[in-house]
Amino acid sequence: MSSTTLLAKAATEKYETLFHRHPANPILTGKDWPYSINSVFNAGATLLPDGSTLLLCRVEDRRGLSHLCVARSVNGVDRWQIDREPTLLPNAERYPEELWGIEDPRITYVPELKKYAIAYTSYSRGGPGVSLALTEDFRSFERIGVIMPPDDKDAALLPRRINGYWALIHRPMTPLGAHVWISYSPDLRHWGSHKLMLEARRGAWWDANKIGMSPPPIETSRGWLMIYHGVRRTPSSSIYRLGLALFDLQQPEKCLVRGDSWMFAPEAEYERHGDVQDVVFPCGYTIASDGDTINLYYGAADSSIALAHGSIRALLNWLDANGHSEHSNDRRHA
Ligand code: BMA
Repeated sequence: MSSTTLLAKAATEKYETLFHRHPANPILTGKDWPYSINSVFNAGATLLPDGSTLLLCRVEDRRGLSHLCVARSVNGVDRWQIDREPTLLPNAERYPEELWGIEDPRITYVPELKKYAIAYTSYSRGGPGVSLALTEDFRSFERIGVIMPPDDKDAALLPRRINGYWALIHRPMTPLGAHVWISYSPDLRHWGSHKLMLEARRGAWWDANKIGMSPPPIETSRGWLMIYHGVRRTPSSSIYRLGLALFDLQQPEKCLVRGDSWMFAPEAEYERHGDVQDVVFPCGYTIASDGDTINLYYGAADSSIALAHGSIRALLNWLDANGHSEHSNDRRHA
């Protein structure tokens, strides 16, 4: 098909909706909190052994500093039981990297350790870095400390070792841009073998210059499926939208296919307006018992938590229809 025909096709066809917003959105706001806060957003998510949903929410207080607080719900939609006090507070005395708060947790259950690994942003004078903590019950936490120095964020641990090594996806800032990298470790403490995983595009693209992994990747039979955010800078602000890419199961730095357009963007009023306008920012999901339905929990406009449902099969089909290998993208860029 010629590029003109392709453009005409894109203009006349409606875009497929991959994620459906829950009618109860936003499902959690500062008003629901048992103590006084500014806002709640960007929550990590996991299913507990009893089938209930746990959100580890980023809560911003009225100094502007963030901590983490657990909310639990039987159906993952409403009747949230929120911890009466902050669940995990920054501890700047022992961990100076947490001086200005802890943010944006991503949860991975690690069967080998029988523990949940939480990768979060620790923020201090040095800038944002990546810290790691382990927990069995989301009541007591074992901090490992900073594992990626500033400026770095948007990190998650893969649930199992790859060729004998733990793998961490993260987003260091470099003078060449904000791209997604993967690093390996024998013990969760010492990290190396850093590899570039996904590059921000350039120029007019929706994901130009700055991207980052959003929730931890979804393991599918075809590869690690990554929902990532792309930041489009505009003269007045930035727009945070979501795209998709698929990576090799055994060699996760190898991108198999990447979607061209974004597949979810701020549209609803609670996504467009808030403390930071035009932001959808998922840090976690749960998968329903059918093995296909994905419940995506996302921060909306840095002010509330919202929920959208999708299908993993539909996401993969969309990538087949709308994606390209990075190799062919390179050729097109050239
Ligand atoms: C990113 C992160 C997120 C935030 C987003 C929009 O850089 O700091 O925590 O939701 O910006 O403000």
